[in-house]
Formats: sequence, structure tokens, C-alpha cells
Amino acid sequence: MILTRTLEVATPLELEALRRRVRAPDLELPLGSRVVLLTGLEGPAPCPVVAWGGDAAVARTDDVPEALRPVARGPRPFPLGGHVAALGARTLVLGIVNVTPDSFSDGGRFATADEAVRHGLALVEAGADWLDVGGESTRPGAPPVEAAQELARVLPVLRGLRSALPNVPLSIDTQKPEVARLALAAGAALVNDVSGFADPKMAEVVAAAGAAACVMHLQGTPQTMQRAPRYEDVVHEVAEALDASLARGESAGVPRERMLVDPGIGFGKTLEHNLALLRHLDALRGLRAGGVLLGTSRKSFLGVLTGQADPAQRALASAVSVALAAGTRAVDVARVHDVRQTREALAVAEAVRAACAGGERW
Ligand code: PMM
Repeated sequence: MILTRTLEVATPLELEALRRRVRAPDLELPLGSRVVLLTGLEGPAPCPVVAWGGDAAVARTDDVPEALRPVARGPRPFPLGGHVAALGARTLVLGIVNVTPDSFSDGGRFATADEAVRHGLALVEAGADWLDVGGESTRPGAPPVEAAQELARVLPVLRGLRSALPNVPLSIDTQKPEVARLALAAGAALVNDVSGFADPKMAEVVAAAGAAACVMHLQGTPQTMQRAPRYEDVVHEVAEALDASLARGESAGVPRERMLVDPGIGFGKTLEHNLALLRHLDALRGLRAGGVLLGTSRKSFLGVLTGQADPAQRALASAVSVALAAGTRAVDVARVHDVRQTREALAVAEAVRAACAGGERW
């Protein structure tokens, strides 16, 4: 699979990294150049290139055919149960309702169904477009939960939210097909699978219900993922793995445009891996999925960058990370704990972006 990402070569270090990636030590580009990096090349390059080595090449932006460019996509409908969400017009906010005793940032806070439903209502009041309900923690090292226990946690919350908020699309965050099946029957419209359809039955459940899905990238398992994450080219490898998840979905009968892709920030990734993925989210556009979902909320890498040890104190850092990604039109849906702060940050990012698009640049 050939993937492209746009690069602005702003510093000598970035030029050096690009030289290494395309194995061209003599490559010269003026600093500030905008180019496209193509990865995953097997045969001849699909366009004129300035340097080429191994599976990667650098091309001038104008030389790359339209079909290969990581283009931001315009507004498009995304069916969700009885609703049709509009993706691409603005970044939608997916509010997190964790019904777990041990999620890393909010575990135990909403441990009863009533508390969780009240929390969901408050998130919608604060501006959440959709809600994501989860009954199993995926924090590094978290012990797995039996399906029966997960169902006992999530079903009453889904039913409570469904009746209190009939117009708000709900998603179920689970890796278990049986949990997904019953959650869809209880009113969820999207299955958020952090394993990216590792269990092929999951894709069948989604297809049978005519539901939507989010497939996330994860290296290893939640138990082992942060031990020693390793990639040669994290952006390309994450995109390839997501493409394989989309293919599993398609072969079970889930249309590609009904699935969102998510790079899985913090799931088997170091700080450098997370930053590279955030910088090159546009590469995921090349997968032609329904849209791109991003989950940076309160994650450890934000603690490393800010020195903020308490995840609940990372709302500002989380909102900034979402606003930066939204500013480049690289993200359609942001999964967040701190809805109000994220909506405020997005309002600013999107207004600035729109002003530039309208030509009011000087
Ligand atoms: N992160 C967590 C759980 N589920 N789902 C998706 N699609 N993307 C994520 O980044 C993601 C997720 C872990 O965070 P939490 O324990 O705070 O919910």
C-alpha cells in the first residue's frame, strides 16, 4: 500500500531524518520546502520523485497525483443508527463515559449506572456530540474483565442514556463480540474496538447489525503494549495495520466508509511515536475510511510533556492536542473526557482555520 504524507522540511534535523528515510545522504532541499513523502513503494514510483531509496521516496507536491494525496475530506454523511452525522464540517466531540473501577484517568468515578448516566448527560450539556461507553479498562497492565461483568456494567448505562438522550449517538468501547452484540441491541450505533477487529467475529457482529465501527491501532495487548514498543516507520506501520483492520471489516460486510480509523495514541507507543503520529495524521486520510478519530485525552504522553502527573489535571494539554490536529483538518472525531474545554479549543482552532481559508490571511 502506497501512503503519502505532506512534510514541511523546516530544520536541518528534519532534512537529515528525511535523508535517512529515503536513504539519500546527498538529498538537498531548501529549508521551508513542502514535499510529499511516499512510503510502501514496491514497484516503480507512481510519479516523478526527487529521491528514492528502499520503500520510500520524496516528491514535489505538484507531481503527486490527486488520488495519492493525503487530502482533507469535505463534509460527508456518516450513518449512525437512526441518525446521520455530518463528518468533515467540524471536529465532533465523543464524550467518554467509563464505567470501570480502574480506567487510568477516571476509574471509579462513575462506578454505578446512575452516576454514569448523569455524567453522560453532563457531557452532552457541555457539548458532546456522541458518547462512548466502556466497561473494561485498557490502561497499560489492566487485567481483562469477563464478558458477563462488562455487560453488567455497560448495559444499564446504555439503556439509561438511550432513553434520556434519544438523539445522541452512542458507541460501545469493547473488544468482545458478545458485548458488542448486546450493546448494539441496547441502543449503541457504533462499536469502538481498540483491537481493530483482532477477533474476526467482531466485524461480523458489526456487519449483522448494520452498525458503524472505529478500528484502533494497538501494538501488543493492553497487558504488554508499553513494555518496548518498536517501529521502523511508525506512521506507515500504523496505517498499514489499520488498512488490514478495514479489510477485515470489509470482508465481513462492513463498508469502508462506515468505519473510522484511530492511530491509538499511547497504545504501544513511546512519546516520539505519539508525536510522529500526531504530526502525520494526514497520512491516515489515504486509507479512505469513513473518517479519523483521535484519542489523546489525559494520556501519559501529555503528562510527560507538561509535568502534570495527575491525569485529571491534563484537560488543557488534551484540548490543545485536539485543537492542533483539528487545525490541519486531520481529525473528524475527538474522544475526550473534558468536553467543555475541548469545544472551546476547537471553536478557536476552527475559526482561525476558516479565516485562512477565506483568504483573510494578511
Ligand atoms: N483510549 C482509551 C480507551 N478507548 N478508544 C479509542 N478509539 N481511542 C483511544 O485512544 C482510546 C479508546 C483509553 O483511555 P481511557 O481509559 O481514558 O478511556
